[in-house]
Amino acid sequence: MDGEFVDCEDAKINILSHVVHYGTGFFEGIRAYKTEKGGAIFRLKEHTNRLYDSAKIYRTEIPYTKEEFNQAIIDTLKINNLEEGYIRPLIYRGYNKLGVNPFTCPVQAMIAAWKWGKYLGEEAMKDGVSVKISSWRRLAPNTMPTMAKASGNYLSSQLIKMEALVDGYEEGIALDYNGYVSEGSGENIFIIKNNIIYTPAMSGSALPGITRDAIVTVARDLGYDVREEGVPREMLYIADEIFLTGTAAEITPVSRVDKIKIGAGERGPITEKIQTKFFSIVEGREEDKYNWLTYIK
Ligand code: PPE
Repeated sequence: MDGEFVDCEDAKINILSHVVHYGTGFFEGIRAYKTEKGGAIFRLKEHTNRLYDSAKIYRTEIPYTKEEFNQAIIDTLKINNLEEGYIRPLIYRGYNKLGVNPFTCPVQAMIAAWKWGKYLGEEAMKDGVSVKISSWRRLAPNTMPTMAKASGNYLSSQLIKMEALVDGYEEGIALDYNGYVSEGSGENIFIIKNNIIYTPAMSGSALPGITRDAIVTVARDLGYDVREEGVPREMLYIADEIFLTGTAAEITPVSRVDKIKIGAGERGPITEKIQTKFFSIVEGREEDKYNWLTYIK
């Protein structure tokens, strides 16, 4: 926290901190995986870049260099004796005085790390999850920037998630302002139809996911035609396979959309192939040809 290691119980902030009242935070979710050469962080550089980009969009200068920040992330894993787990860095506006204007409040930083299993459940990785199209749309352009991974954006995610859970689904998929598919409450989405892989374009108000980028790269390398474009809602219903991607969710298949069975209603063959490839890369079981791993030691 702000350059020091403190126990979680002692990591306290003033209740009048700007972030508490106005959602003034920018965060990342990063995973580390156990490999034969010890723990390795997946795409650390890209996560730090996105964190600094999120802050920049909100005219916020992070008082550390990216190199210092990366080192602090590595040190947080080390001090917690974690070879694998989830890392949560957060930049936030602290306490000076309240009022919407954030400029007077200090820019503060924290990094935490813990073990986090499968986001949507162990069985979901094979059986898939049942999702609903949310009645909530993702943020419209020119309202709030979705390229920033900002704390306040997650109120939108919470509405999508709560509605899905209350209605008996495991996840919600939001459409964008124009009615095209955007993303899940905390995941990007991929749709496969006739061997072509589609994912909503950046104009679809989704977070530019780092896992999304990894999957686009890996799938193209495997020879698939991957298209980033507007995806109509009904493409989901007639898809052969669908999967969600995210740091927490990794690659989670979708079995049903609005109760309509997708393919065989479980993980499809292309999803399995990509999932297998992904885990083989992140767990260091094959050559790190994209330079995505940062070893902790
Ligand atoms: N969209 C949203 C809205 C999102 O929150 C995430 C990550 C993604 C897409 C995928 O991005 P990436 O992780 O870079 O591939 N969601 C994070 C937070 C989840 C949470 O419940 O907290 C995550 O996966 O870490």
